[in-house]
Amino acid sequence: MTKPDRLSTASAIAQASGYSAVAHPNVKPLSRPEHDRMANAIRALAMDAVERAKSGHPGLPMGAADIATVLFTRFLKFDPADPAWPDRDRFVLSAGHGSMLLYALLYLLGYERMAIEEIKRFRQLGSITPGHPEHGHTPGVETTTGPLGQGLANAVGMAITERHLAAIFGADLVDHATFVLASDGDLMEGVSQEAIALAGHLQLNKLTVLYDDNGISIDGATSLADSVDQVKRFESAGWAATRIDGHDPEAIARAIEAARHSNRPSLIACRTTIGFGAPTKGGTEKSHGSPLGPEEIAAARQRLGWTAPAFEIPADIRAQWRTAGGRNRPARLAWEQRLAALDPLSRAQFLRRLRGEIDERLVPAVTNVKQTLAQAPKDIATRAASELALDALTAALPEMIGGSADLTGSNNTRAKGMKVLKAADYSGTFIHYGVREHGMAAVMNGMALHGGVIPYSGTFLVFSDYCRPAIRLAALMGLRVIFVMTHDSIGLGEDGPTHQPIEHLAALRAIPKLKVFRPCDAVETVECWQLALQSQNAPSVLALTRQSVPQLRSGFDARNRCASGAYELIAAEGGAAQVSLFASGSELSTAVEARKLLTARKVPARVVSVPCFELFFALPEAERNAVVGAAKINVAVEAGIRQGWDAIIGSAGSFVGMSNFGASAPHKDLYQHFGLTAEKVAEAALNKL
Ligand SMILES: Cc1ncc(C[n+]2csc(CCOP(=O)(O)OP(=O)(O)O)c2C)c(N)n1
Repeated sequence: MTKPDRLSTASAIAQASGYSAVAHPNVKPLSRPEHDRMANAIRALAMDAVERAKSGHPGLPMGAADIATVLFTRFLKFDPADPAWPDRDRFVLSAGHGSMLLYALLYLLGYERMAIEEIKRFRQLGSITPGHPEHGHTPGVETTTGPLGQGLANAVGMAITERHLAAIFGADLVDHATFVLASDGDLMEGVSQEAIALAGHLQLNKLTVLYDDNGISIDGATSLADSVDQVKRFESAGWAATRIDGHDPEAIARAIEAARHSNRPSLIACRTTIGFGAPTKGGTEKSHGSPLGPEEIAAARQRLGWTAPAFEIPADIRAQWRTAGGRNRPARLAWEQRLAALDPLSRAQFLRRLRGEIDERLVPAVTNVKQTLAQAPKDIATRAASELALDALTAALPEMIGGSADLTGSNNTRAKGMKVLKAADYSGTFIHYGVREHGMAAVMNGMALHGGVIPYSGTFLVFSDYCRPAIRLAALMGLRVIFVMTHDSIGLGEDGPTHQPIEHLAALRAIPKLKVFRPCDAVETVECWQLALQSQNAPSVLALTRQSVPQLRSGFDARNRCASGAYELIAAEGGAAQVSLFASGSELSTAVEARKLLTARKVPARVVSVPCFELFFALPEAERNAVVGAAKINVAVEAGIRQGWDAIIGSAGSFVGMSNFGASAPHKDLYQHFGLTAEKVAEAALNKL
C-alpha cells in the first residue's frame, strides 16, 4: 500500500514554510534547507549502511529523520564527550529495528567511538553497530531495544527515577527529560498499555513519546490489524496528546516545546512517511526491513538532492551536526561545578548511588538479622522472612525502591516505614504498580538503567511468565533488578493449578545470567537477599513460599553459605554417606525428614541445600564435586519439574517432584497427593540401594 499523499503533503509543507525556529537557549535557528540537509544525512547513512550490510531497516530512520533532527539539534540535553553524564536527557529508540537512526545520530553528533567505520560495519561481528541497539555495547545507547514495547516501558522507569532522585537530591543535580521514539509496533504491544497507564497515573510530565505514526508495519498498512485512535488512547490514560506532521520541523519543535511545559506526560503523534525520500518503496512496507537496492537508493538521493557518495557527509553538514553535538557542553560543565560545590556527604552519597556501589551498611544489616534469627529461630514462610530482611535492608540502603503488582500484602515487599511513591510525592520508595507484571518488570529495567536506585518488586512466581520478556532483557543487559516471586509451588494450596508454578523454576534457570534463588528458611532468605543486592551486573529472582517452613539453619554463622549456590546442610551419620539428598526451598525440610528415616534404617545420608543453581554451576569443578559428594545414590526433591537437576544428581539420580499441573486443595493434602513427602524421598533412595 502506498501513501503518496503523505509524501507530497510533507514536501509541499517543506517547500512552503520558511523554517522559523522556536526560541530555545543555545540554539541558532536553522533555515529549512539546512534542516533538510541535516536530516538527509541520517537518511543517506541509513540507506548506505543497510545496503552494505545487505540487511536492516532503512524505513524508520528515513521516516523519522526530521523528528530526530529537531529533537537532537534543538532540544535534547546531552554531551557526546561524556555519554554517561548523569543529568543528560534520556533518548530511547523503542523501535530498535530502526537502529541506524540512532547510530547515524551518534556518528553525526560526534560520539567518539561511533566512527564512520562502525557505520560501515553495521550488523557485523565485533562492531558497535549491532542489528538492534544494545546497552553497554555502544556508548550513547540507553537501553537494549528490539522486542517492541520494552523501550517505551524502560523510558517510564527512567522518568520515574529522574523524578525520584530530583525529590531526594534536588533539581540542581537531577533535572532531565526522557524522550522515546516509538513505532506502531511499540504501541500495539500490550506492555505499552501497562507502561502508559502507569506514566499517566504518576503524571510523569518530563516524559515525551514521539510516535512515528507512519501507518505501516511488516504485513502492510497497520489498518490490516489496528484501528486504535492513539491520541484518544493516550489522553484517556492521562497524557497530553497531539497529532502533527512529522516532516514539518516547525510543527515538531512547537509540539516538543509544548511538551516541555506540560504538567502531564506527552504523546506527539508524528505523521510520517516510512522510507521518506525513496520514490517507489517510500510509504510502503517495502522500505521497512530490507535494503532498498542500488537503483532505489540512487533515485532517492536524487529526490532528496543528496549528491555525496555513500558514507560521505559533506563537511558543512558534518560541522553543523558537530556544533549541535557540542552545544550542551557549558550546561554539563556547570552541572559538574554544582556537583563539586555540594557538601561532601551528599556528593559522596549521590555518586555512590550512581556508581551502583552498595553501601557498607549492607553486611552489618544482614548480620544483625542473622544474629536475631540465631537467638530466636523463626518457623515462618520465606516471604515473611523476606519482609524481615527488607525491614533491615531498606533502612540501610535508601536506594532500594520496592513495589508489587497489586499483591503487596501477599508478596511482603513493603517494608516498615516505606512511603509510597506517587505523583504528589516522588520521594517515596514503594510503587504500587497495579496489576501490570510485564510493565512492572520493564519499568524496573528502566530504573536500573537510569541508575541511582535498586529496583525490586513482587508478584506470584507463576506470573513470572508475564514478566519474562523483560527479565530476559534485564539478564541480557546485566541489570541489577530483583524480583520477589512468592507462592512458589503447589505449597500455595487452595488457589489451585492456575496459580501453582510447576515449570517456572526450570524456565527461569534457563535464562543465562539470571540468578534464581530459592531459600529454604529465614536465614537463607536473608543470605539470598544479600547476594541479590551484591549482584551488580545480573538480575535475581527470589522464589519464596507462601506456607511456613521450619528454620533449618540454627546457630550463627557469619559466612553467607548460599554464596556457593549449594552446600552440605547436614552431614551423614553412622558412616560414609550412602545417599545424598538435594533440595531447594520448602522441600529442604522434606529432605531433612527423609534423612531421619534413612538414618533410622542405618543408611547414612547427607542433606545438601541448593538455593541457587547459577552460583553453584559457577564454582570450580573440584568444589562442585565436593558438594555433590561421592554417595552411591543421589536423590533430589523439589516441587517443580526435573529439568535442570540432572546436572547435579546425574541421569541415574532419582527425582521427587512434579511432572504435571497441581490441584486445588490445602497444601498438606497436595504434598501427600503428589508424593512430595519424606517417606517417598526415603523410598526413592532405598529402591536404589
Ligand atoms: C515483540 C516483537 N514482536 C515482533 C517483532 C518483529 N518486528 C519488528 S518491527 C515489527 C513491526 C514493524 O512495524 P512498525 O513498528 O510500525 O515499524 P516501522 O514499519 O514503522 O518501521 C515487527 C513485527 C519485534 N521486534 N518485537
